[in-house]
Order: sequence, then structure tokens, then C-alpha cells
Amino acid sequence: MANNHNNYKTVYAFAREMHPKTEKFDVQYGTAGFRAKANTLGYVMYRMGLLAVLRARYKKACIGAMITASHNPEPDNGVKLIDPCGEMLEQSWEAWATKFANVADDRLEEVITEIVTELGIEMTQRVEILVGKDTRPSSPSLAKALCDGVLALSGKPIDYGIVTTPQLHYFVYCRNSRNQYGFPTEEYYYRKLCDAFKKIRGKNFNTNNYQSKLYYDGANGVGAKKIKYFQECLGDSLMIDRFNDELIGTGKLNYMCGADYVKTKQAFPNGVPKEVGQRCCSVDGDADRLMYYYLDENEKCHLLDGDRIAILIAEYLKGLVEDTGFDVNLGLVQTAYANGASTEYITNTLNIPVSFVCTGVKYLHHEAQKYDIGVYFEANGHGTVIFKKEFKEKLQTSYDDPTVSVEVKRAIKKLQTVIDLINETVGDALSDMLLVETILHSKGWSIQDWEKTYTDLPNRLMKVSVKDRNTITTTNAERTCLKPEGLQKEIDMIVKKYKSGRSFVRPSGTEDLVRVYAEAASKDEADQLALEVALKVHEMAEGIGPEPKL
Ligand code: 16G
Ligand code: MG
Repeated sequence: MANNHNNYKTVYAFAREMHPKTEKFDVQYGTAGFRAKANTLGYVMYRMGLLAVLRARYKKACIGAMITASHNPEPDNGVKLIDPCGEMLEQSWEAWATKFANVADDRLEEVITEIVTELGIEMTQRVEILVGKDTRPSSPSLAKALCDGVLALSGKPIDYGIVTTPQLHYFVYCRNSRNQYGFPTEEYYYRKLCDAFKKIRGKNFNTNNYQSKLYYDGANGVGAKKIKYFQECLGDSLMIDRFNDELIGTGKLNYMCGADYVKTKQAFPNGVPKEVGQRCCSVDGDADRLMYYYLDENEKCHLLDGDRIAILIAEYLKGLVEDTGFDVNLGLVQTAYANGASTEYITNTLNIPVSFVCTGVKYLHHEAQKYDIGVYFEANGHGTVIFKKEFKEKLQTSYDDPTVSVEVKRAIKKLQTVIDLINETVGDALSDMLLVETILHSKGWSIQDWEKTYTDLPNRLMKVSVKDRNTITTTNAERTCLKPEGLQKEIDMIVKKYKSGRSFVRPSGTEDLVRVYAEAASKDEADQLALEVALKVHEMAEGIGPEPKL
């Protein structure tokens, strides 16, 4: 223990001299970790380095730390920790993260002693922390602060440089699975995904209405850099035209481009050529979200979002599984933001069960783990598929069984190759893109064919600033508002007036405001419904600033 005590002293000295707590306000580890203006985050990074070492020792495994603010503007940054199997940090540790970030410099050692004692953490292990960062100019110095924290507690930082968020999740899992899930290198990652893609695609690159040409918007972020490696590996099996990759486009990260811009503005991004009917996709600043879209003759942008991607994948997998003859429990996980038409289609046309959870990847991921094959997507384009270990083992056993027919073996192999194409640890825009391209190719579909499967209900998002967003509480996977009392009743009354109307409100986890979602039979009605509900929130939840307007 004496030894450890010395370590903690170093922690304080480092903190005081190199990464002193500069901000008086408290920060909170939210759905996406810490996120703020980059120049306020030095000490937070240092402390997350400390916490990562403690988490790694507690789990006796390596832990990841990703420095990114995803789709936020370039001056922002953030950090999130990645757990041993590549998942988000366990929820009970979010409170520790918040505590670590906010305590005064001279009380840091005390908090370390507290967590070590409370959880019985052995402080002698040498643990590895995998560090990744996005392309923001602030990321290198913040990564240095984080590594200082790791070193202060005698951990070993392993710097992966600039990588996408899902790549780092993948590396963490590979390392902890002792390479069972693959090797924790970028080269292996590209090869694994591209080999699977090329194997399924075969020699015919264009099929019926499917043309292999794709426009890709890299949001001027890490996704713009990494797509180049994919292009090298894929050769002419997929013709990707790159845009918004610093050299071609506006140059500014996430500025009027990227998956979040396309989704929230429901608009075509800057920097991508406006070619009628051309299939395009956008990723966000750290490449964990994906959006597809195209422009019609009237320059209207048609969006194919996370809901569409989820349905495309779920239906395809259902078919593949049927070919193997296995009886599999396949399900889909959505949030309240999923378009009502998508839920209706999955349930009634595809007969695939749907569960609803709160917004935030960790909730979707955990729910999806309950199925043999769990497909999860947020409407914003973040999602993946998880396959139960037992199911994968069953596939292999059957494949190795000499009594199983050649047809079934072929179906199993195909499913296994599709599994290889998927990053199961977290939503991965690049792996998802390859999967979508694979499915469209196998169906011989254009993006317009894909869109025809069902018609989205027009919808509208609005924001309301209130004195304290936490006065709004919700239940029923955020679809019902509990507080302020009476608000849900009012919403119900407003919704009743609109054909196919649905609306809900929730406090944002990443911004200091309340979000309002509304959908209805027409665009005007959806706008009007959102406005009525937003005005009600403003009235009943102590709105600040001017009243919401369309
Ligand atoms: C974060 C979440 C995302 C969610 C979004 C909602 C992760 C990794 N990311 O970006 O899943 O959709 O927050 O933001 O969990 P909001 O709470 O501000 O609406
Ligand atoms: Mg992101």
C-alpha cells in the first residue's frame, strides 16, 4: 500500500504542475462521455487517463480511450472510455468518471483511494490503455494529457494515432479476446472487412438496377482519411468517389456536411456533386454514423436513415438464416426516434419483433444482446448487428458436420462471411456501408428501389431551451413524459388532433435543452404538431428565451 501511496502523490504533483483543474463548473459523463470546448478539457483528459488505468485493473483487461467530439463543431472535443469487450463504459462507472472530473486537484488522491478501497482494485498490475483520436487540431495535446494520466498511475498507454471510434472499439475487443475476434491492427481490420466484401460480391459488380458507383462524404474527418485504405483494398469491386476529405470540399470538419448535418437538416451536404438519382452516403466526424440519400429531379433530398438501414439488414439476415434452416431468435432494437412507418413495416410486413429502449448506444447494444441475432440502429444512423456466441458456434459445428448438405453449408458460409463484414462491438459507418452495398448488390436494387419498401411519415425535430432540462423526466423508453406533471396529458390532447400523429419530448443528453419530436400524415402537420408541443414545453417547463417558432 505504501508504494501505491507514492503513486498517488505523483498523481497530484502531475495534476498541479501540468494539468491543473482550470474550470469551476462541473461536467458530466453523459451518453457520449465528456464533451465540451476543447480548451477546457486538459484536466478532464488527465483524470480520464487515471480512471482508465483503474478500470483496466478492476476488469483485469485493457481499456480504450477515444478522443473525439463526433459530429460536433471543430472547436469542441471529448473523451469516452471503452470497456473490455469493446462496449461503452459500464453505467455504474459513469458516476466515478463524473466524480473524477470534478474533484479539486488536491483531493484527487483521496478519490483514488476511495475507489480502490471500495472496489478492492489491485494496484500492482501493469495494464494497457489503447488511445485513439479523431482529426481535430486539439486532439494530439488532449491525447498527451490523457497519456500523462495513464503514466501517473503506472499504466501503459498504447497510442493508435488517428482512428475512427469503431476501429478503437474493435481493437480493444481484439486485444482482450486474445485475437479470437481478429488482430488489433488497422491493416487486419481493412483486410478482414474488404476480403469478406469481395468474397460475397463475386465478379459481377453491377446487378440489375444496382450500380457499383457510390458518392461518399467523409465530413472532413477521420472517415475521409480511412476510406482511402478501403479504396485500395476494394479495388474496382466498389467505385467510391470521395468528397469532403479536406482537399475536395469545404475543408471544415462537420461543417455543412456529414451524417448528422444530412439527418438533422434533412438536406444534401455541401461539397458533394448534385447529380440527380446518384446514390450517396455520409459518415459523421468519427465515422460511427452513416446516412444514405439521393437528389430527385426537383432537387429534393431523399434520406435513407438508420431505420431504413436496420430494416434492410434485418430482412437480409432473416433470409440468410432461413437458407441455413436454423431456428433463430432475430430481433430489432429501436428508439422513440424511429419513424412510426418503419416500426409498422418491421412488425407487420417482416414479422420481426421490435423492442424499444432509451436513446444512447449502450441501451440499444444491451437490448440487442438478448437476441441470437440482434440488429440495432438509431434513426441518426448509428447501429450494428450482434450475434450470440452460441449461435456462431452452432453455425461452425453444423458446417463441420459431414452429414450436413452442401446447400446448407453454402448458406452457412455466406452467413459467416456476412458476420465477418460486421463490426459487432459498436456502430461502424464504414462496415455498415459495406454491408448496405452488399445487400443492395445482392438484391439488384437502386437506392430508389430501396426507398420504395415503405413510406416514411413526415417528421420534425425541435429544440426548446428551458431553465433546467432535468425538470423533464420520462418513462416507457422516453415515449411518455412523467414530469412536469400534466405535460403528457397536454401532449396527448394535441397529438389527437393530427392524423397519424405522434410526439414525445425528452431532455437532451448532449446539449442543455429539451428535444421535441413529432410525426404526422403530412409535412405541414408534422411541423405544426412539433410547434404546438414545443410551445407547451416552453410554457410548462419554464422555457427561457423567445417562444419556439417554426
Ligand atoms: C450521443 C449518443 C447517441 C445519441 C445522441 C443523442 C452514443 C455513443 N452516442 O451522441 O447514441 O443518439 O447522443 O443525443 O451513445 P441527445 O441526447 O442530445 O439527443
Ligand atoms: Mg459519431
